[in-house]
Amino acid sequence: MSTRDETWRALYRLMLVVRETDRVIGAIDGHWHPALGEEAVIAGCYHGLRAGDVVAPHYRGMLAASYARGADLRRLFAGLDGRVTSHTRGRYRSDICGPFEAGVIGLYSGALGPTLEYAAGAALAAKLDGNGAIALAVFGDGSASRGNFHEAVNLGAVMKLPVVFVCQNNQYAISTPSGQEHGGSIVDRAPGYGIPGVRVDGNDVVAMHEAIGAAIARARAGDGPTLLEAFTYRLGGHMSADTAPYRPQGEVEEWARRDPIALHEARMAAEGVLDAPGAARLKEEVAREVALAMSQAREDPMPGPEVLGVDRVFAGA
Ligand SMILES: Cc1ncc(C[n+]2csc(CCOP(=O)(O)OP(=O)(O)O)c2C)c(N)n1
Repeated sequence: MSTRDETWRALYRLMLVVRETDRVIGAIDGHWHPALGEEAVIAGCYHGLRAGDVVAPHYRGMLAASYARGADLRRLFAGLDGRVTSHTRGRYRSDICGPFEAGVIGLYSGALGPTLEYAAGAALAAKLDGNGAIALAVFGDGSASRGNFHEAVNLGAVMKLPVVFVCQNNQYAISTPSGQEHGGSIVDRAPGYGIPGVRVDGNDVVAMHEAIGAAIARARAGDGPTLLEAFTYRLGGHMSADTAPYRPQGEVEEWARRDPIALHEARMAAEGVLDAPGAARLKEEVAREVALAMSQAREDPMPGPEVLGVDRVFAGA
């Protein structure tokens, strides 16, 4: 198999993991934030990073980003309802706080915005260490309206830090459409910082992965940050319990026709990379992996007071 084919399959598999975890978790947890429709952004961003790279994911994609960075699915699931086997030993939810030891920065305060600055800080550390690592900050369109955006992007630009900023623009912040969140387009802010801005079709996983790859290569070469705007659509509600009645009629159906998984399946079939039976087999494999990890996680114990009371959040911190 050529490198291209392997990459396309791996991107597809990761998108399937995103969708299947959404389905399985969403059925039991009304507070889960589904990434239905945004799988291409997530897979495109987190596939193929190097050991030592640091990611500060958007919460809508945090669990899949952690998985892509090598974290164990069972432990990630154990973190959904605070089990002791989770990466934070039950003290912080794995859907908004990934494992630090896998190079994943979480939303430690729960506030949207600071993760961009954490990523810029990680990039500064990488630059000072001269270790060739990069940092990747991924955030929503609503989050881009926070002041942290300016401080992080400005710092990255003036210090030419090895950081890539990706706006996962799903066109909503809870029930607020992006047109009511910010003036102008997010990517058009880039020239104001003197950095390149690239708008990407966030439903096209190959375009996404190539754009990220180019931005990362630029960052690694010492040429500083890039701002990518991955334009996509949130097909589900803000949370799994949200039926999203605030959306105009027909909008969801229109975007569902550009389902990123179906688009990639069609492309792979047309290029002879993976046919329909092959895709079905991969779906079954992913469904089995997710089901097994979930059933195991739900057998795991809850932490006792000795963990919750006196210990630190991260074992190795
Ligand atoms: C500083 C801050 N303000 C408000 C919130 C509450 N909040 C949680 S999710 C969310 C929507 C964020 O929208 P966006 O960044 O576009 O991400 P999306 O949910 O669309 O993926 C808000 C306002 C928060 N967590 N932090």
